[in-house]
Order: sequence, then C-alpha cells, then structure tokens
Amino acid sequence: MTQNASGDRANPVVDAVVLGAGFAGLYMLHLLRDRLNKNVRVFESADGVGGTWYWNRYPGARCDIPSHHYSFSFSEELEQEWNWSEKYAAQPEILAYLEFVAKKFDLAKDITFRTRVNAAHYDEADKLWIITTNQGEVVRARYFIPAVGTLSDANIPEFKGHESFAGEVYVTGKWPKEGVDFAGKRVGIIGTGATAMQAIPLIAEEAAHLTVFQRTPNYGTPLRNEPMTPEVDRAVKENYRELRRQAWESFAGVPFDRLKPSALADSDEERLKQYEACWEDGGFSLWIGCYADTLFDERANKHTADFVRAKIRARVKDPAVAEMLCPPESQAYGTKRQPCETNYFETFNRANVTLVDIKSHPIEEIVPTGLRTSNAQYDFDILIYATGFDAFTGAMFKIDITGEGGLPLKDYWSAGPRTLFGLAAHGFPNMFFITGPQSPSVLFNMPLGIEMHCEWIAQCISHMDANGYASINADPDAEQQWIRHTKEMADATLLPEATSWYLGANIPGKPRVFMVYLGGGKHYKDVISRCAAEGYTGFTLT
Ligand code: FAD
Ligand code: N01
Repeated sequence: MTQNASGDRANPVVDAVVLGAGFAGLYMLHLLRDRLNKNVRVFESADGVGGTWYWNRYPGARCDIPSHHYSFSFSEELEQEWNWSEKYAAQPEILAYLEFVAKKFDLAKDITFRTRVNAAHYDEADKLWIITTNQGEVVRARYFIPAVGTLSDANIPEFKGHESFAGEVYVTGKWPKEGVDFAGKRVGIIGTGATAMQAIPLIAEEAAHLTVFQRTPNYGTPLRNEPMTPEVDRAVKENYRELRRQAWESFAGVPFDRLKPSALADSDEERLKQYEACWEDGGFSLWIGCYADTLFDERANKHTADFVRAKIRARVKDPAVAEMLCPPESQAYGTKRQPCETNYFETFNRANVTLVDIKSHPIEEIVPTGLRTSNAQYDFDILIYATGFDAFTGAMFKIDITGEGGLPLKDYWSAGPRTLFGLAAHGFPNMFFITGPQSPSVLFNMPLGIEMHCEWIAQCISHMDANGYASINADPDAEQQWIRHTKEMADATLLPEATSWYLGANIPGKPRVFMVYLGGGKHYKDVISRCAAEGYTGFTLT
C-alpha cells in the first residue's frame, strides 16, 4: 500500500478529497481551494450540484427556514446578488441558487460528477487516505472530508413482496428529474413525515385517488409561505449583517422575536394568545419560537400539544379522520422534527383522499396491484415511499471507511456514533465530518452550521500547515467526554423519548442513541472556537 508521499500517475496525491456537492461540499471546496490554495478533488454521485436539493424533487419540496436565512452567509456579494422569490424557497429555486454559487465561485471544474466513492482507507505509514471510486479511480489525499449529508440516504423499507408491485414506484428522496404524471392515476403513499406532508396536498390535487398510509400521526403546523416582496427583500439586504448576527446568537440558527421563557408562567388566556400569534407567524414559530420550555417540560409541552390537536380537529371535517390525524397524548409535541405544511390537514376533507392507519393494521405485503395490510387490500397505479432517511450514519456506512489499524468506522460506531464535537472520530486521523452526529447538525439552520464546520476545518488545516503537523486525531478521553455531554444535554429535554430518526428509531436494528447536540448553536460555536484558540485541545497533532 505504501508509496512515496507525492504519489504517482496512477495514484496521485492531493491535499484533500471531499465527497458531496451539496451546501457542505461546495463551501468546503471553495475554502480549501480558494482561501488555502489547496489541491482538492470533489466526488459527487449525482450529475450536478445541490445535494438534498438535487435529489428531493418531489412535489411541494421546499425549505422551512426562511430563504434569507437558509442560505450562505460567507459572501456579502452573493447575499446581495441572489433574489429569493418566496419567503420559503421551493426545491427548484434552492437548486438554482446552489448552481449559481457553483458558477460564481467556479467550483464545478474540481468536482467529478456521476462518481461515487466506495472506499476510504487510512494509510498510517504515509499518513494518507486512499480513496477509491466506483469508476476504479484511486486518489491519495492528506485530508478526507465526507460531506455526504445527514439526510441523504433514503430509507426504503423492505416490505415482503416489495419487488412485486407492477405499477410505477417512486422514492421521494430520489425523485425523477422529469417529474411524475399523476393525472387520472390511483396513488398510494407510505409515510406522513415532513416530506409526505409537503407532497400529499399537491399529489391529491392531481391524482384520481390518493391513499395515505400513516403509521404515526404528526404535529404539523402551517408554514405560511408567501411571495417575497421587493420591500422585504430590500429590508433584509440592507440589514443582512444584523440578521445574520441574530441568527448566530440564537439556539437554532434562526431568530424568533416572540420567544417567552415559560408556558407555565402565563395564564390560560395569555398562553392561548401567544400560541395563536405563533400559529399565525407560521414556520417553526410554535416549535422553537414560542416558549423556551416547550421541549423541556412535559406540562408546558402538553399545552402546545393540546393546542395543535384542537387545530387539527377544527381543520378536518370527519371527526374519525381527525382523531386518526391527531398525535396521541403519549407522543410529546415537537420531539419528532416539526413538519411545516400547507393545507395538509384540509387535504383529508377531499373525496379523493383516504387515510389508512397502518399502526393498528400494519402493511403485511406489497402485491402486484398495491398493498395488503392486516385487514384490507388497497390497489393503486403508483406507489410512493416517503419513508425518510437512514440519517447521520446511512451515507457514511455505505462507504467502506477504515482508520488506524484497519478499524472499520462501522465497527467503531456499532453502538452509535462516537465523535469529538461531531467533527472527528478517534482513530480516523485527518478525516472531518460536516454537521456530523453529536454536533447541532439538523437542529440548527444547516447552511450556517455547515459554514461553521467548514471554517473550523479550514482553520485547523491552516494551523497544521503553519506548525508543520501532518496529522490530527481526536483523543479518546475528550471524545468520551463529549459523547457524555451530548447525552446529558439531550436527556435534559423531552426529545430522546420519541421514536424519531434523531435517535435512529426509524431504522430497524439501528442503535438508539440521540445524535444531535442540544446545547444550542451559539454555545457550541463557543466550544469549538475555544478548542481551536487553545491549540486544538482534545486533539493530538503530530
Ligand atoms: P447533502 O445536501 O445531503 O449532500 C450530500 C451529497 O453527497 C449528495 O449530493 C450525495 O449524492 C453525495 N454523496 C453521498 N455519498 C456519496 C459518496 N459515497 N460518493 C459521492 N457522493 C456522495 N435543513 C435546514 O436547515 N432547513 C430546511 O428547511 C431543510 N429542508 C430540508 C428539506 C428536505 C426535503 C430535506 C431532505 C432536508 C432538508 N434540510 C433542511 C436538511 C438538508 O439536508 C441540509 O439543509 C443541507 O442541504 C445538507 O447539505 P449537505 O451538503 O450537508 O448534504
Ligand atoms: O422522513 P421521516 P421525511 N412502515 O422519517 C414512515 C427533513 N425534511 O423524509 O413516524 C410504515 O420524518 C414514518 O412513520 P413513523 C426534516 O429534517 C424537511 O418525511 O416512523 N411507515 C414517517 O411517517 C425531516 O424531519 C422538510 O411511524 C414507515 C415517514 O415514513 C427529515 O427531512 C421536508 C416505515 C418518514 O418520515 C425527514 O423527513 C422534508 C415503515 N417501515 C424533509 N418507515 C422541510 O419542510 C418509515 N415510515 C424543510
């Protein structure tokens, strides 16, 4: 395996290999190449940039953090140049934005598209990563940065007979570019998460009939999207630095100005007024912008849960269907990711939509004409899996990654991810994660979280160059301490009680470990900045 460190024609050595051309891969490439003057190769399995926004082309796909916030902050010029057409941009516009970013910073020339990385092995003798693609290319790199996405590995449950369906089958996270024609078709959709809640109202408008297979009802609340007015756009652009400052200061990377400390401190009347105001604001306002104890205190949480259930009952005409759509008391509000919807609940008032409870009567088999549950058969022409993702570890485990001593990452993480700050793992030197497990990750405005990580990594590499270090490795004790701290922070909230993808509960056999750091983005940023300022405490540099 060992060759001289400059490599040869067959196995060239580059400074860094980055996987993925979503928000993370694009910014990492820009920083390493254009600010640090590094030689970088990026591999992307798709045929274009965009990541999440390349793959998730299903009807209704859009962000639910306002576009002015759900965007890069690193370039003031970019902020001023790009014009969002809606408060919450839809998938085609976010994809166009990322294509614009790639063009503006001339990124595509260093990205090899249609190429998946299958393996990455650390060569201890040369302190290099040996990276192999599905095209048979082998590249040796000082740094290996798998920016493969936390929500990029679609989960497709293998129901009995899943290959027997004779109609069209689609997966929301791998939606065809050419779109799907639902006109006159009977459609079945499995799943009622954030994705399905966006897609269902639009598919219902087109299809002859839509059957929704729901395992768990969800506390959806209105998004309240609206066209971007020139006045709002101008006001944001004139005040962008201050808005970004507020975002960085906030818990989840997006500011809310209504937040009150406790639902329990208010009278019933005041509380209702506050809930109604947040409900009218839309987006995440009720979830993380209403009362600070919503996700920490069961009694505070129950007030919000009751409020949302009352809204669902008021929106759905058939009381029996409304009850099916109401999350039960045992399911705390917002402990699964809050879906934001537009007309989702009203969709069940349509004559061409049927809701099927697959918790009481599970899917037993996919059959050529549809599917069979434990008490009925449903026939359709199109079957859609809106069944989520193998989050955090799915895309990583699809790559054969081995670190020191040939240890597979899969084995090191067999009881759940082990990281220091969600940035690195002990025994995998010079490998960095972006928004990895045990960082604020998916509970922080992701473009900003991605910037925070990319900048930390670039600064770290710059520090290593300046001080003549060839490798950086997370210390096991520091890692263990961070894992413990992450768990403590999660356990102080109600979130670990839910059967959510935050803890891997959506994937059979996956260890249940809460994977998000809940200490808040601002605190987290302080922690990793201090680590860097103190010479990378918790890491060994050699
Ligand atoms: P991704 O965009 O997932 O990109 C990863 C890329 O890596 C993919 O293009 C993939 O093809 C590539 N890849 C993976 N494995 C390999 C391999 N082995 N070899 C080569 N290439 C590989 N977050 C928010 O903060 N706000 C939102 O409103 C929001 N909305 C979302 C809506 C949807 C429908 C989904 C699914 C997610 C949403 N997210 C949102 C989370 C979203 O994933 C992030 O905001 C962000 O886009 C992630 O960027 P990324 O670059 O880290 O990963
Ligand atoms: O995935 P999910 P998603 N049998 O895991 C069901 C982001 N996002 O793609 O709840 C039957 O939430 C599953 O049922 P249950 C956001 O972070 C953002 O919807 O496990 N059903 C659930 O109903 C989000 O959280 C936006 O009981 C099965 C559904 O499939 C994340 O992506 C939009 C099943 C999966 O829901 C993932 O959302 C979209 C099985 N075997 C996504 N397996 C925005 O609005 C799974 N299900 C910005």
